[in-house]
Amino acid sequence: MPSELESAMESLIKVFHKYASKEGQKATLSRRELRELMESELSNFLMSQKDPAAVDKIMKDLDTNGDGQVDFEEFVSLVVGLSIACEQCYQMHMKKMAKQ
Ligand SMILES: [Ca+2]
Repeated sequence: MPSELESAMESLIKVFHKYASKEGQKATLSRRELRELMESELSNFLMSQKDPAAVDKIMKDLDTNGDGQVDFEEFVSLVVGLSIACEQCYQMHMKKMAKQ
């Protein structure tokens, strides 16, 4: 039985490949695949994705090697960035709860 963290890592890999394999190169996300992934899998965390320019901006930020595709390593940096932001919210929430 995989642990909670191991399951989370497996989910990351599965979600990435579910979208990456849709079209073109099978092991990287195109702009359209990235948009689909963000809309379906990150809709609660990325409210601003209704702005079509937001996907372009995120794509540009993620595509560190500049090949117009987001590979797994580049994708993970998005997840890490979002996780850090969420963890800060979580800490603030816990502090608020402690005061009550
Ligand atoms: Ca890339």
